[in-house]
Amino acid sequence: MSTATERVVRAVDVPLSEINRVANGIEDLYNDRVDIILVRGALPRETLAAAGERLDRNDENPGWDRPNQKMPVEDIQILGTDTLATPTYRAPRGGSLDAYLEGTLRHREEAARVFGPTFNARAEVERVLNGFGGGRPVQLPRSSDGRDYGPFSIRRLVDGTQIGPHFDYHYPLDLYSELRPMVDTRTLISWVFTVRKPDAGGELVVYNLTRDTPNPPMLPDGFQFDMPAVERQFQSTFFPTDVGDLFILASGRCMHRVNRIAGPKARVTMGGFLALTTDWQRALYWS
Ligand SMILES: O=C(O)CCC(=O)C(=O)O
Repeated sequence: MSTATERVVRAVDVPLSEINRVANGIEDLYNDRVDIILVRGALPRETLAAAGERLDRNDENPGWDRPNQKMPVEDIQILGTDTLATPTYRAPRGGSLDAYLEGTLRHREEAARVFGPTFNARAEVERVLNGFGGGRPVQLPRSSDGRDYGPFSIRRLVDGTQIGPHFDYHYPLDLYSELRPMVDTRTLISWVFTVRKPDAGGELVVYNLTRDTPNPPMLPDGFQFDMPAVERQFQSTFFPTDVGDLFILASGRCMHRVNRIAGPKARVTMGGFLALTTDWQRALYWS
């Protein structure tokens, strides 16, 4: 149990050359020893910057899906699937497992091709994530009928948009029916690479408010956080990132949001989730 006064957001921030300092990062996040790990320059900056520039054009549409279009301030653009493994305004309970697996299969190529033929994004993501497993393999799950889960999604937030405060504790969604029994559901971890950095805004903001903080300030509807009260009673830390940087966050435990983007340059990220299996022998990643 945590209170506003005693808990702080604990971050470890390392350059790629010191990634061995966070080699057991996934376990540390699960054990509540750290809340967020940042690795600077985790993927080649030039490759990601070139992809970010291509993705941030308004005269070409690589296939963006807009699951939050109904809520303009949260109108995130997605490449790589049309059925996220999270709630959206279009599908507040997520899709079915079948819709998720089909969506990711249909849209996978769009996301992979933005990096060009010499950069295998799935392999690169998997290689980097394996650096945090403490020797455990970090693998993409496969459904009982043999279909792969989606390895990552690409997300674009343009001027005036944001990701509001939330926890990523998505296991209750229907599409987790096969993953839920396989993984340790004490937390869920988000991993996010920055592909394009906006001129202003777009920082990850993490609060010292956790999913087990008793009586968090809520609006009278009982569903939404009373953010002015949260801001008054809790501390928040901003984590700016550059192109190529990675953060891995105990997003099932810590309230977080993405600060609103300002200016013509979008924020583009590539990310997903991961979790340890119930026996802690492996970790699984998906988006
Ligand atoms: O930066 C992103 O793409 C998503 C950040 C976030 O809210 C998350 O990973 O849970």
